[in-house]
Amino acid sequence: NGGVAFAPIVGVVVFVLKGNKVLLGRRRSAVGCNTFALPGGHLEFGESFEECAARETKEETGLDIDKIDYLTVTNNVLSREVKPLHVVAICMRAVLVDQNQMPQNLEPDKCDGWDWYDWNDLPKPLFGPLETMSMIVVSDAIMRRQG
Ligand code: 8DG
Ligand code: MG
Ligand code: MG
Repeated sequence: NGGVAFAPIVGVVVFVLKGNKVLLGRRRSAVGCNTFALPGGHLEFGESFEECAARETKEETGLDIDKIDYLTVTNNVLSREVKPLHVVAICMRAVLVDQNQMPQNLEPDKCDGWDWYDWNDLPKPLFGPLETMSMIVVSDAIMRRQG
């Protein structure tokens, strides 16, 4: 729903990891259209970050995730968008319950499709908030916690 106009909203985004690959999809939504982004959405009333991460990932990709962990938080002011947006993004990491489960494009109006991308060879353009966050810091944090 995009939240209340002019008030900051809380988003939860998920680095779903498979070896050295991360799940990304090209957005079709007005905000960040055509850029590659993580699965994620808005925190609902009463939800924990972990619950929101699991729910949004399931709704958007059909994937069941496990070992959901807090990674970092980013403050994103997207003032140049058609619909200006201020979102505090809670970034989580997770792995698949079943390594063989394939992502499905369950919200085709919002995404072109999901695929796995190598950390060292991420697709372009990345969604603004992803591009500006320190991917090096994130990647270090992710790798340190893997296994
Ligand atoms: P919902 O209605 O399902 O709750 O929301 P959505 O349509 O799935 O929201 P979204 O735009 O996919 O993402 C939620 C918020 O998180 C959005 O305001 C922008 C912010 N956000 C980031 N980085 C990323 C990212 O990498 N991926 C996604 N999907 N959202 C991100 O700051
Ligand atoms: Mg989403
Ligand atoms: Mg969603």
